[in-house]
Order: sequence, then structure tokens, then C-alpha cells
Amino acid sequence: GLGEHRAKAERMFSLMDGFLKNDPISLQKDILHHVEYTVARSRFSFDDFEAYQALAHTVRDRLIERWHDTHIYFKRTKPKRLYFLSLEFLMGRSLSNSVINLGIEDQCAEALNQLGFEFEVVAEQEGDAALGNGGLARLSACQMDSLATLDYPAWGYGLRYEYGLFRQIIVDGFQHEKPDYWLNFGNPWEIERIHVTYEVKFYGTVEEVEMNGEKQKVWIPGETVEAVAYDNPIPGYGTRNTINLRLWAAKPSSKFDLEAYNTGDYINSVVNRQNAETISNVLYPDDRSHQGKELRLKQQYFFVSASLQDIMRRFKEEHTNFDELPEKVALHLNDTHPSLSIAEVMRMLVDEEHLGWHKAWDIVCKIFSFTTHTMVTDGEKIPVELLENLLPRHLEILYEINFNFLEEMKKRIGLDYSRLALLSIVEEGAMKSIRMANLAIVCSHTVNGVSKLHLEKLKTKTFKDFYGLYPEKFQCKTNGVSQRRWIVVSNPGLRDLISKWLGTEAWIRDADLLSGLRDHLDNADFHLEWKMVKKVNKMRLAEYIEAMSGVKVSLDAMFDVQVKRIHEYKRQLLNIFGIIHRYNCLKNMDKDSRRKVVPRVCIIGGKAAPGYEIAKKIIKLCHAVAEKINNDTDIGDLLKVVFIPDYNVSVAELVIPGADLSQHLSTAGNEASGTGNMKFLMNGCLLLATADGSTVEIIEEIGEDNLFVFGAKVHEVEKRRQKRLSNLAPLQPAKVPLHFARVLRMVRDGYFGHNDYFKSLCETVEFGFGNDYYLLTSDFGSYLEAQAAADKAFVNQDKWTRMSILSVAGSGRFSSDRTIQDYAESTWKISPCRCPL
Ligand code: Z2T
Repeated sequence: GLGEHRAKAERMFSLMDGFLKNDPISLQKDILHHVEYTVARSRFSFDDFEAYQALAHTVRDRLIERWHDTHIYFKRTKPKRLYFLSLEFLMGRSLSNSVINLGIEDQCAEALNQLGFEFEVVAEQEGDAALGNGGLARLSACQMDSLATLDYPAWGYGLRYEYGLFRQIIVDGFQHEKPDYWLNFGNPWEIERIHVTYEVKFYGTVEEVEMNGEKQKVWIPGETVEAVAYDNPIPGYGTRNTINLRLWAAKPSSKFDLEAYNTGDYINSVVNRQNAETISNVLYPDDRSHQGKELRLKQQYFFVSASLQDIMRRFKEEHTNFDELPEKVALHLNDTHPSLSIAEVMRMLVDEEHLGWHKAWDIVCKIFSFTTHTMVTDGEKIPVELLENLLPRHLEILYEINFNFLEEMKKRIGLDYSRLALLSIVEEGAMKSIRMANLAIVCSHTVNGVSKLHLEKLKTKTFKDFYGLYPEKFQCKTNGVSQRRWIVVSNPGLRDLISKWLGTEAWIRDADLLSGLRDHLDNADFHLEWKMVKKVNKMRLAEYIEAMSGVKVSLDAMFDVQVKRIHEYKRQLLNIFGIIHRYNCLKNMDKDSRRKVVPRVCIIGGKAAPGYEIAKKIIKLCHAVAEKINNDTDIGDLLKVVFIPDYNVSVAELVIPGADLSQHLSTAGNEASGTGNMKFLMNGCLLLATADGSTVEIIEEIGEDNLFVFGAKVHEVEKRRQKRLSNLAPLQPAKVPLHFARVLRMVRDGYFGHNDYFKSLCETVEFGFGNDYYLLTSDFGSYLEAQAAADKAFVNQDKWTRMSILSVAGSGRFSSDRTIQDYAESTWKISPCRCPL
């Protein structure tokens, strides 16, 4: 029975504790063991990649040990658990991160050394796990790291895409997409659970049956696929806790086999099996809108169904009464992508557990929380037509939820039909659809914004009506990033320097301690060492740039970086226009003035969604401008332009520590939070940014003197847009700053070639066409002033270093540990559950 089971588990627990040894000799033995028996190479001859594989398996064994201990401990203590549901996780590489969190970096380095390898080189062999698009997905990864480190009893759930985010190849300045078959060389960080499988059903019909004298709806599905679990251990830092990220892969159902094979068409049955696997095949590379694609909907439901079966099975193992569900289970919706979960839980409780609608609804309203990541109103929508076909029972449930909700609203606000239409979960019209954000807001107990500014906009614009109805639901959880990943892993020089001057490594678990760096603000030795760390990081980056693009850059230049997904609202175009302007200024300067110029290396990187034409043109323009300027011998080291291809987590780990200045240029009111700014801040790079998203809070924290803020403020944006349009009315050319007009004309007239191709790009900022929706024209002057201020500050290296130190010292609030603790205490109501050593 259960007691026996538990006794056995406890016996195992003590046996396994510390089973694997972590001294360099033991590690070496294990590495060689894996070389011989896992990688199947001779222990007398293996290369860097094989050394990586062997070390990865050595680390994996240790992760599994801790994973088991943690989960046995969770099972025994039965805490309330958090289930973090996200369709995207950008984990990047795992080796360094795991080794650091396990606290065995020195031992591993020594073990490798004695075998004739170097840890850094070996770690470089690993490819990225890129199961996500950008900010949202990397945030999920940082939050998993914090959940583990803070000992929370949490599980992550996601999809195991076989193809991650496409790899970006640049051919002649144009972006091309290549599939990222990341599993090609095996993945030592996952554990395949061939016995943890669930059937996921699609299509079919809904029928009404009599059950105990009551009418009951049953869904007779038409197609079944199987979900297989792949577990990815997530180790915490400074704790034995190692939590689980469970990713689902689709495979053909064994049930489906029998039926299909009996029809006699053996070959076609085998071919049809392939269809099941396509569900988890590929990540959608659009970071904002994937509307109306059946495969995407299938992915969402596949994910939701498998995860919830798993969660409910675990709940039922430990509890018998569903009334306990809200005390034991918190389900978190990472954006609207997993919000079909709401309908699925209702279906499970009503159709399968026969709880009755009202009881089920009562439970559902207590278990879901929701974070939105966007400023825009026009969120995710699922066409009813698709749902009707793919998930007929869920559509009925969604209608019922909406009917009840609207009835309640009629009681509260009266028969105001235009208002009711805005609140409705169902959008009527040419394309009837389900508004996933409305669904998530109505059914969640908490709706979180990702920065103060974001929450403000949610309350006053995006979800104004809902805020009026449920003011208490709306909360701010400003994003954060993990200092383990973004300092300890990626900037070891800075890590050592910080620890030396703080006299402790405690800041790795408590980022607020970074403020202690202020005590050394005027210490000359500290300054010297600080500058040295940056210089070494710049050298690494310069080598990479040369290898990547052939451009040689000067280490004395200011490294100015803008890396993020390419979007019109992020205004990479403003950056490029600024570069062209700088080039023009240099060309017009006499020798004397040139001697005073701060040399710049302008670095831009990022992927454009494959179907986003304008974003792709921005990439091409960047290359065209780079080619012109880099080949102008008259300019030399004063200005270099570099596009870093295939920007991803591991490239970020190299680029961010080597940056002097970073740019965050979104038109105020468009970036929900932004997290790149926090990563640069932690690495002592100064920010040149608009007062948008979380940058507003960074300004609060470090003071406006310690970064370069420019551009229209949120409250000014609407006015400026109106002004532009009213200028249009008499068809007079609106006031365009001379410098801006000149730069625009150069691009339009083919100064950088390809003028036909760039025409539509130019039109986005011209009147009568795109009407410069993102206000490049009106922010240009202010942008150039901020750039001039940055140049001026850079000349005074003492001042610059102080600003840099104060940036790191003020970055503590932007640790994902702070975000996660806030969620845990005020939204999820979960407590730490620390596995004993
Ligand atoms: C995404 O990365 C973000 C928002 C999305 O809205 C979708 C994706 Cl894939 C649907 C980003 C935000 O743009 C960014 O401001 C924020 O910092 C990040 O999510 C994490 O919250």
C-alpha cells in the first residue's frame, strides 16, 4: 500500500543522498565512464564535443539525483504546487548554468583540465535550446531558475518542439531562415519518460446522454494522439532543490494503430502516423500574432490537455475531494497561449468528474492566474469555425461561460449592449471568434502586468472595462532576470569582481546586496578593476565580431548595442537613421574636430518574423549602411557598423557583457516591460532609452543622471500622433527636422543602393503613407541629443565608470527572484519547500 511505498521511498532517499561524489577525481572517473559507455568513444581519444557530451551526462546524473530527492520531498510534504504553463521557454545552453547552480564549477574545470580540456571550450560545444521567440520565452526560463533557487514547489509545462526558433542566415544582407533541428546531436538535459503518456483527443461530435436520470454532454472525439513527457531538471542555486520542466512531444497513439491497421491499408496507416508527430514539430516564429492557424490551435490544446491530465492525476493521487483543488494547485497562464486550459478544466470537472457546473466554475475561478505581456488591445483570437471542428465540446463550454458571464454583467451594468459587446468573450462579426484575453481575465483571480507602466495602460486603456468591474484582480509584477544567468554564467569576470568588493557571494541569491557596490564608488582600485573587466569582455566580443563579419573594431571605441527581435515599434530604424546622421556629420568635419570624436562600434542584432516584410527590410538596410560606412577609408575606426547574425541566448551571453552602451528605443507605451534593459544594467552597460516599460522603473532606481533618456513620454505620444495627422490635412509637408529629412532622402534616393526595395520602408515614416505611427520624426532630435550626451560622458571615463557601477548597484530590484517571490506570496500563495541536504 501507500505506507509501504512511502517507507521504501524514504529508504531510497537516504541511500541516494550524496551518492555521486563531486571531487575532481570522481568527476573525472564519471566523465571517462560516459566517454566510453554513453558517447561510445575510446577514453584515449575524444574531442571537445565528445568531452562536452560526457561532462553533460556526468552533470545530468547529479541533476537526476537531486531531482528525485526534491520530488520525493514534495510528495511527502504535499505543499500547494504551482504549475507554470507556457508555450515557450528559451533555455539557451545548460552546461555552465547547471554546473554553477550545483556548485561544482571549479571541480569540473579541474577534472577537464587533467584530461587535457578547457571548460570554456567544452561549454562552447553546446547548442541552444531555443523553444521560444524572445522576451516572453526567456522570461519563463529566468523564472524557472528563480522558482528552483527560492525552493518553490513548482512545475513548468511546455512543448518539446523538434524545431526551435529558426536560425537566421544572412545572405547578401537579407535574412534567410534555416530550420533549427536542435535534437540532431542528442539532448543530454532531458529525460524521456516513455511511460508518462496521455491520450489527447481532437475533432468528433458532442452527444447528449442520460446518466442517472440526468442529461449529460459527452464528447465523442474523432482522433487521438499521444503525448510523451520529457523532463528537464532545473537546478536551484545554493539549494538541493531541482524542479522539473516537463515538455510534451506528440507521437501516434497505440489505439489509433489498431483501428487503422485493421482497415487493411498498411502502408497508408504507417504514413498517417506521421501526422501525429507534426503537432509538436515546429515553434511558430511569430512573436505576436499567429491567428487562425489550425495547427497552432492543435498545439495549444495538445499542450493543455496533456499538462492538465498530468496535474489532475497528481492531485488525485494525494487528494480525494476537488474542493481541495484551490488550496493545493495554482495554475499560471503565461499570456493567453495556454488559456484553453480554462475550458479544459471545466470539461474535466463537469463531464468527467460530474461535479456540476456551478461547483466546477467556483473551483476554476480560484485556481487560475494570468500574466499578459502586451500593450495592444487586439490580442489573440481563435476563430469559432476552427474550434467547432477541432474541439466541439470546448466551444460549447466557452459559450456557456460567456453566457453566464454576460448574464451576471447585465445585472451589474444593465442592458448596455455596446459595453457588453466589448466585454464579451465571443466576438461577433464577419469572423466570429473567441477573445482569449477576455476569457483569461474573466476566469482568473489575478491579471498581472509586467511593469508599472504596463499595468497602468491595462487599467486605463487595454482592459479599462474589465478594470472597472474587477479592480482587485489587476496587479503589477515587474519583470526581472536571473543574475545567475546574466552575471554569474555570462560575465565571470564581473562576478569575481563583485564578490571580491562585496566580500561575499551572497548577492547570487540576494540581488539587493548589489547596492553595497555604492560603498566603493570613489575607490580608484575598484574603478581600475571595473574597467579591466569591461575591456576583457570587449576583447571577447571584438574577436567574435571579426570572426563573424570580418570587421576589425577598435577596443577604444564605444561599443553601442541594440539586440532584440526586429519590430517597427522597437525602432531599430531610428538607430540606423542615427548612424547615417553620425556618418554625415563625420564626413563634414575638419581634421581638428574629428580628433575629438568618440569612436563608435554600432552593433545591431535580432531576428525578424519570416513573414514580417518591413522588419526584413530593416535588416537589409542595416547591412547596406554597414557596407557603405565600413568601407569608407575616410572614416576608419571612427564609426563601424556591425550586424550580428542569429541573435540568441548564447550570443546574448557574449554580447551583453561586452557592451558599453545599449539602446532601448520603443516608442513610449509600446514595450510592455522589456528585459534586455535589465540584463545590460546588471552588466554595467549604460542605457540609452525611452521612458517605456520597465525602463521607467530603472530610472526610479538609479536616477535619471545615470542613463540617457530621450523621446516623447507616454502621455505625449497620442498628442503627437494627432498633431502629425492634423498637419496632413492641408497636405502640407509636416515639420520634419532637417537632419531627419536628409537621412531619409539618402535612403530613398539609393545612397545605400536598393532604393526600390527600401521604398516601402521609407514610407512607414512618411506622411500620406505610414504617417510615422511610431514617431521617429518627432523623437529624432531628442534621440540625437541623448547620443551626444552619451559621447560626452564617455570622454570622461571616471564619470562613465561611476554611472556603470551605479547601474549594477541599482539592478537588484530587477532580479527575477524578486518577481517570483512577489508572485508566490501575493498571487499563487505558495510557500518555499526546501529539500533537506
Ligand atoms: C513577447 O516576447 C512579448 C510579448 C508578447 O505579447 C509576445 C512575446 Cl513572444 C504577446 C514580450 C514583450 O514584448 C516584452 O516587453 C516583455 O518584456 C516580455 O514579453 C516579457 O514580459
